[in-house]
Amino acid sequence: MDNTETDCLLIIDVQNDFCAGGSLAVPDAENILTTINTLSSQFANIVITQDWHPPGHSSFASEHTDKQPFDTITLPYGEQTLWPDHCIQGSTGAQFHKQLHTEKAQLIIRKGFRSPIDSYSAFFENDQTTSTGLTSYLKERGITRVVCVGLALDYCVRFSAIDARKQGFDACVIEAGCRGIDVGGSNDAAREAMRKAGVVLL
Ligand code: VGL
Ligand code: ZN
Repeated sequence: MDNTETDCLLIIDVQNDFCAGGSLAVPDAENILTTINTLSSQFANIVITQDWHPPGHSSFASEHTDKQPFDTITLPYGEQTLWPDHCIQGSTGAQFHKQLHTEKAQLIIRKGFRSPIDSYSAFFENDQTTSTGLTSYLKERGITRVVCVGLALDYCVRFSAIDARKQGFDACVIEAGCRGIDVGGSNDAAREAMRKAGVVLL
């Protein structure tokens, strides 16, 4: 890949709770670290996202009677999958994996900090209207292409890459730098949805 000043590597949610031993561990997540760190050394522009929930967040199954993780409920903005408690602000689980190189990152964007709304995408919360501010940041810096890696392919990577396209960026996903939760065929559904949105899968 020919990386330029107008490309930004977007490293999504490589946090302890999504890795082995974490509360929402993504299978094989540790095996993306080498790929991501190599990419980091090659990109001039790097943004990292950090899932960052207050205790009692509405996406936690523990907040809803008679619900289990991976059940779905209807919230005011639409259907929401419920998760084990994860990435609680300030917890060890919310920290980046200790092998992830974060020092070159220019911006760390936290998301999911509003209790009533979950946020998969780095650009918009799940109501699809509350902005994280990332579009303006990238545009002001002259970025035209967003290259996505991280966790999880079928949730936060998927929605970030599609929103990047919706916001007028070129977008690609480097699959070797991603792993999915893969519930009910969600990895394949994610690939299909991303391709349809014009995301290039590498
Ligand atoms: C994520 C589920 C809940 C992700 C975050 O990073 O893909 N998935 N919160
Ligand atoms: Zn989350």
